[in-house]
This record gives sequence, structure tokens and C-alpha cells, in this order.
Amino acid sequence: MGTSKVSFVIVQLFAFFTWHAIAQEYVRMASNTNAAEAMQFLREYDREASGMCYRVTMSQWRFVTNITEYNRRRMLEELALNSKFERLSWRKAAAYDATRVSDVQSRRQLVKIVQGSRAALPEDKFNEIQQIITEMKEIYNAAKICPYGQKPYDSHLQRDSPFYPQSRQEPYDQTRSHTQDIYQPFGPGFPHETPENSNYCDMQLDPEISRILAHSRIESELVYVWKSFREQTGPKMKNRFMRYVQLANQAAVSTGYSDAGDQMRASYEDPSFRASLEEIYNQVAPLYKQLFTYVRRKLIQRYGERVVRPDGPIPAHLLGNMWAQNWKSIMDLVMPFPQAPNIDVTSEMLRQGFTPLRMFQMAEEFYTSMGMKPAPPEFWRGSMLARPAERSVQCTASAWDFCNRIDYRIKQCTEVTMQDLVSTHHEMAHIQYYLQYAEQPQLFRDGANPAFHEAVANAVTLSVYNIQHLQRVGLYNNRTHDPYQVSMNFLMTMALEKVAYLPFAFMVDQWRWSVFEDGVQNMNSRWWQMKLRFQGVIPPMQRTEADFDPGSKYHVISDQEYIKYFLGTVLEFQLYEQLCQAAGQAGHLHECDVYRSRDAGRLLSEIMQPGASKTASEIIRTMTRGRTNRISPESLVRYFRPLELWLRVQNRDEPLIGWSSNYQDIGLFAPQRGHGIKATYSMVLLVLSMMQFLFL
Ligand code: X8Z
Ligand code: ZN
Repeated sequence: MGTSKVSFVIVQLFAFFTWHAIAQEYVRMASNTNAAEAMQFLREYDREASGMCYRVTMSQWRFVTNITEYNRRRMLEELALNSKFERLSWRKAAAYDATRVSDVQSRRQLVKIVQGSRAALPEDKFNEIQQIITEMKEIYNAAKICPYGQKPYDSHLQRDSPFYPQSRQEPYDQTRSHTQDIYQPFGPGFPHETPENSNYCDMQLDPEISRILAHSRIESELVYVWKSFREQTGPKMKNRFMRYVQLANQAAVSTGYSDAGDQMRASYEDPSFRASLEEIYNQVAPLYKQLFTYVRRKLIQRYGERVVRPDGPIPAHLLGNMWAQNWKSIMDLVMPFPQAPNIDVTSEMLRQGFTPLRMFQMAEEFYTSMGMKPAPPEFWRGSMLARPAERSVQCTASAWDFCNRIDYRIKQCTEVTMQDLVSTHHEMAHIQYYLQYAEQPQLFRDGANPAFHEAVANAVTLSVYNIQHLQRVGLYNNRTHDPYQVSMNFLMTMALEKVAYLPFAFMVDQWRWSVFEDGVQNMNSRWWQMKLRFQGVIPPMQRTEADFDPGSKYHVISDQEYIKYFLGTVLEFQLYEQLCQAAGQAGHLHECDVYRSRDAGRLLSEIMQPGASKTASEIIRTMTRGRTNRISPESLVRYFRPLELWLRVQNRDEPLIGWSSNYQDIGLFAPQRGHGIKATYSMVLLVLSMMQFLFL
């Protein structure tokens, strides 16, 4: 055993005994057995927490809809007050012995106050971890890169480059990149010598970099932006992230968990959570591998075998997205029937004179047609439904609950496109959820578990971005093309978004939990090990431990759990199928539309109304009319069944469905030589995991 291993064991032992002492302390603290007093505390908490939540939410709203230094300061002040309130409430709640409170709902509320918080940390450390997260977010948001293929000081050329987006609003012109190759070797020191205040090295993730990854088909350009964005994020955050891991673990241990991953998983209230996740992953993996194999062949046709090996993993920069998580932008390369159309009703919306307001009215009518609630007048008065001309705003679409049972808003820089029409229905689903659980106490005004909100919102959008629905609302009318071909194109678009996403959504927290559990050594190599194992992707160039590629994903550095997106995607199809059954729709799942079904509306309301007052398993039991209490991927697999059959035919001559990895693949990220026993140990682990993959 190497010295590092010995010290690791000592640290673990020390951590265990420290934890034990603190956990004992926590248990001793929970000594107040007066249930009546606990319930009185919860009544006061509900009132104060709602008020606090209103103030913080309002300050955040004011900032994101009008970005000024003054609004930022006000928001930070409110957040600081909120932290104080959180710490105080935590101490009070932790003093009660929840097991003595017979009322289930009150007990549940007490547990909710205590379990997800880091308030068990001493004040300086509590403030420190919050500060670290804020700093990491700031670094991330400030990341900018120079345009591709230009010397950084030649600003004139930069602006004229066909690679430089002409305006933030203008669509990226892929054809110009195809026909012109203006690649110039970079000058010495590029891009490190770029002046900090350069006004042309100002390409941000959103929209410029994302647009290049989505639309450019020039491999060297894709490599460049992929690499440059990682240079501007991960390494600048790695040390902070390591300290964050340490503090998050301390907080978790002080609250009675084994580590911060254990604490994150607690909100799912499932003792066999990790096994359940793995089971779901294994059930969707065959479908993913069919899609993967087909896409790989198409990428080889575009980029050649020099870039993509016929039985190998796919290099991560070719899939149309910074994290290879959503492949819908490469639809042009993989479309099953290029002669049939891809459903896009944008031009029809423009022809019919749609406006952002009309799109939201249409979304509202979707819910009222099912007998659900209309948006209140405050929603129409307060929301920001289009980009304002006169001030700077954050444009990511979001739905807001101001915690006062009156004020609900949406912020969306809506443009008249089909994508934004789907998005209006998605955001309105969040508003509908808020309205449905409004009468619950503040602590229960949330999804049944973290996966529910997104799952519900996306389940509705499955009924909206849907050939039948678009026909019913007079936006689509296909008389000329083969319906089978149109359907396959549609299902491929959906698969590139949903099926391709699953292994990514699964691996992010597998990695994060392994860091919390096993420590911060070789974080980057472990990231890529998991990306290879679950997604079948490799980096396009050598990675080392000086890189910190997980830091290129916002949810990792901003302390947002990610497994909810994996479960949410699976649950979304399960819920959709249940709504379809309630609506009496018996055809293909991907053709079901629940618009105007009162029965589907009743079921959806029943799922939404309890908020978080019931466990996810209770809600799933309601949702499936008692058939199961577990999240299952069967509906997702059923939805894609027609496409899966088509893919199997396309892949019939492929030597390998899925991927095999070799030493070169692993060498791209294996820990560097020269680190003695640690490197050898890691290499052995890597080879073992590769063998395990090959023989499974
Ligand atoms: O973070 C988001 C939304 C907010 S809930 C913008 N999403 C995940 C991501 O970007 O990774 C939506 C899809 C998954
Ligand atoms: Zn959402």
C-alpha cells in the first residue's frame, strides 16, 4: 500500500470518528420531545419562511430582469439575510426529536428543514462554502474565448470572419463554414497572450460557442471551441472545487450522513436508490447503443475513420453540444428520411401572425382545456414574456413562484418559433404546478422529489411537440409526405434529445458522488472513465489532471444535483403514458395528445396538488392507479419502439452495437506517468474497468 493510500485510510478513519462524535452531538441536540411546541414552531416557520422566500425571490427577479450593480447588491443582501434565517431555523428544527411528533406532515416538515441544509457547519465554514460556490459561478459566467482561426489582435478580421456570428440574434450560417476554410495557424502564445480587456475575444458559451458546436461541421473548429471553453473554466475552479468537496462533506457528516452525495440522495427517500438508478440505466442502455451505433456510422460518413473508429467511442466534440448531452443539432447528419420534412411549424406561426403573448395564451388554454387552472391576473401583469429593448436581462426561460400564493411569473425572451412555443407550454406547466400546490405549507410547495417538476413540465410538452397536436391546433398539415417517414424523422429528433441524454444525465452524479465518497484524486480521469463507460465518448485530445473538465458543466460547479434530470426524463414518459391512458388514447404513444381531456387534467391535478407533502412513491402509486410505486423506463422504451426497430435494421451489418475501447482511448485521460504507485494503481483500475466493460 502506497503512502497516499495509507494517509487516505487515516483521513477516512479520522473523518469517521469525527463524524461519529458530531452525529452523536446532533442526536443529543434533537432532545426536545414537546410535540405541541414543535408544531407551533412549524406554524411560525411557515409564515416567516414564506415572507423570506418572497423577499429573496423578488430581489432575484429584479436582478435577472434588470441587470444593474444596484440590483445585484440588493439581491446579495437578501441572500445573506436568508442564510441567517436558514441557520437559525435549522438550529431550532434540529432541537426537536422528530420521532416524537406523531403528526406525519409535521414530522416530514421538520425533517425537510434539517436534511438538505448545510447549516450544521460552523458559521465561518457555512459562509465559506457559499462564497466558493458564488465565485465558481462567477468564473463560469465570465468565461469567454477568442474566435476560431484568427490571431487575437487582428480585430478587423475577427469581425469579418465567417466563423464569427454576425449578430447574437442571427442564425449561424453553416454553409459558409463548409465552403471556406480560413484556418490560420495561431500565433505564439495563442490564446494566452490575449489581453484581458480584449473586446473581440468575447465569445460566450451562450449563444456563440453553443452555436458553433451545433452548426459548424469543420472538425478543427469544433476541437478549438471545445478545448478553449474548457481552458477558460475548469482549471480556474479546480482548487475551489476541492475545498467545496471538503466543506460539503463536513456539512453532510455533521447532519448525520456519510458524505455529501449521501445527503443529496436523501431527498429521494429510497433506501435502494443507487441500485434503482442502475437498473433503470441498464434498461435503457440497449436503446442508447442502437442510437449510438447508427450515429457513429453517420459521423464516420461526415468526418472519416481517421476521426471516428468504426467500433470505437465517439469523440465528444462531434455531437453538436458542449457536453455531448443533447445531439439534436446533428439531425442534419443523421436524419432517417432526408426527403421527408422535419416537423417545424415556425413559418406557419409567422404566417398566422403569432406573438409571444398569443403563444402564452395558447399555452394557458392547453391547461384550461383539460379543466385545470388559468394563470392569475398577477401572472399577466408581472411576467416578462419578451426581451425588453431598454435594459439588460438574463434570457434563460424560467417560471417563478413568489411564495405568497398570489404572484407567479415567467421570464422568457420569447421569439415566434416552434421551439419557443414548446417552451411556453413547459414553463406554464411549472406555473400550473405552483397553482395546484399553492395551499400546501411552504415546505411542501415543491415537487414530490427533485425530478418531478421537470418531469411534469416535459410530459406536457410531449403532447405539444407532437404531430397530432400541431394538426389539431391548425399549425401543421401534412398531405404530401409519407406519414411513416415523417414519424421516423420526428422520433429521431426526440431520440437525439432524450435517449442520447440519458447516459450523460446518469453519469454526472455518479462522478460527483464518487468524488464525495472516495476523494478528489484523479478527478478528471475519473470523469472521462465514466463518460467512456456510460456514454461511449472520449475527449478529442489529451486530458490531464491539470484540466478539470467536469467544471465545464454549470450544474457541477454551481452545486446543483443532476440525477433529477436522469430520473425526470424517465418519469416524463411514464407520466405521459398515464395521462394518455386517462385520455383514452390507444394508438402509438408518440402520437398521443391529451389536449382537451378532462380525465387527463384530473389525473395531472391529483399528481400536482400534494406537492412534496407525499413521497414520490405515493404519488407514482396514484399516477399509475395503484399498479406500481416505482419510476420505470418502460414507457420511454415503448415511445421509441418504432424507431428502435428501424435502427436495428439500419445497424444489422454493424460488427459491434455499442463501442469497445482500446489503450489509445484510455491513454487520452489516464493519470500521467511519473506519479509512482498512484498512477500504476489508477492504470490497473482503468484497465480492469475496460475489461469489465468488454466482457459484460
Ligand atoms: O438546467 C437545465 C434547465 C434548467 S432546469 C436550463 N437543463 C439541464 C441542462 O441544461 O443540463 C434542462 C435540460 C437539462
Ligand atoms: Zn423546467
